[in-house]
Amino acid sequence: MKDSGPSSRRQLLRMSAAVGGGLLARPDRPRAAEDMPSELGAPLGPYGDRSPFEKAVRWRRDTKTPQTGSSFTPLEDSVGTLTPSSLHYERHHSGIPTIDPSRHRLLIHGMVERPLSLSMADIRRLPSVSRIFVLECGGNSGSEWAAKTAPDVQRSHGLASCSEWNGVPLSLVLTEARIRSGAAWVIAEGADACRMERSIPLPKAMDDILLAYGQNGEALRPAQGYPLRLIIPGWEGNANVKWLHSLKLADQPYMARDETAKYTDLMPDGKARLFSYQMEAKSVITFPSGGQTLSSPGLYELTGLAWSGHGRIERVEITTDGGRNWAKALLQEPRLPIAFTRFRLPWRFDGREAVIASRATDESGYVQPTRDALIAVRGTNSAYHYNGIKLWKVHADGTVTNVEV
Ligand SMILES: Nc1nc2c(c(=O)[nH]1)N[C@H]1C(S)=C(S)[C@@H](COP(=O)(O)O)O[C@H]1N2
Ligand SMILES: [Mo]
Repeated sequence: MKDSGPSSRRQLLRMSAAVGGGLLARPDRPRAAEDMPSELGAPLGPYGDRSPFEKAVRWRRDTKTPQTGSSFTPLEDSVGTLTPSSLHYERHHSGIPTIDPSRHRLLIHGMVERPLSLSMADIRRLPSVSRIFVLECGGNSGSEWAAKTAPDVQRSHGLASCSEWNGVPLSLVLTEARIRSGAAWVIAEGADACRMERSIPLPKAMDDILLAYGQNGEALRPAQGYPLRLIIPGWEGNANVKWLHSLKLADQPYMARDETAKYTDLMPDGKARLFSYQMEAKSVITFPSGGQTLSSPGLYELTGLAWSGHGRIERVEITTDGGRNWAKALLQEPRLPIAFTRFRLPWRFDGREAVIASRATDESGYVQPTRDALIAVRGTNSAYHYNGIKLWKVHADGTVTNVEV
């Protein structure tokens, strides 16, 4: 991988050149670690836990019912590009159902010649694939439409996570059911109490959607839709129906609550965009970001995440002077389409206030817009699909805050 090859060596050289030989600002007197026990450690365990010293957790806003709402991935604590399943963001409209996989069925019906009722065992026998994809709620960064933007990256961008998903191509199962001519939509329904429904155009259903049962090397977590969910590459989280129990072929969309009253984009002219599934290119600096503190002036690795529903990230640029100058960040390889791409840039904090931000360009040539450019087109009626450039202010004392606009 390129990341451990010449480019990262070059980056290291660039970083040491920037500090004149040493990477660390104040070299310490060499001393050994203080915590080396001489007794036996803890016994082996059946299922892993992280170190008790690691504290990163999902954050959630209080809601009237604790079963509903969203919890946000602590992106400021993430390293690399994958989100641990235990920190994957959650969005539930009626709580997390407990589903026994031995009793679960997926029904494929409606405009098909051969209706199917598949058990999980049936599905697991089919040829499977594994793909790394970002999942992002259409409401991610919704706080950024307001003048008072979110104070940290968990709350501003944490409704996005990246996993390896494992499952069966939806096209395979639909082909088995023999779609009748005239069918143009697949209506997906979840088995949770709200029976969440979304309508998916048939061409996308036959393209790259996964019937996923695996996540990061094990079964889906209950919160992620155990035992079966849709993974729809590049499309807003909401359409990725969890606890999937029914796919109905139809000649028109269902016009469900979550594609009419919700998850539509109210434009400045008062009309709403419907079926705006596609997520655009987006990026955010995760270090340094709101709530963090730089302990002293000196050299830092500025880093963050970029992704696009349209494919690969082509370029990420970084400004440290509020948008006047932009420098190209180093992108971690491999750059997978519709997945988190880690970017990095060495940066010297000289103890003066700095406004920093990242700007992503994807392989379609689309450039992440400024907040003003986005609002010029979309207005501020909308709650969804915010992908504007996110600014952080590094204060002279090293504290980092959001930039209120
Ligand atoms: N059945 C069902 N599917 C659902 C939801 C739900 O509440 N019920 N929430 C949707 C929303 S709004 C999002 S953003 C994603 C969240 O997936 P996650 O909880 O695995 O992150 O699932 C979608 N699928
Ligand atoms: Mo969502």
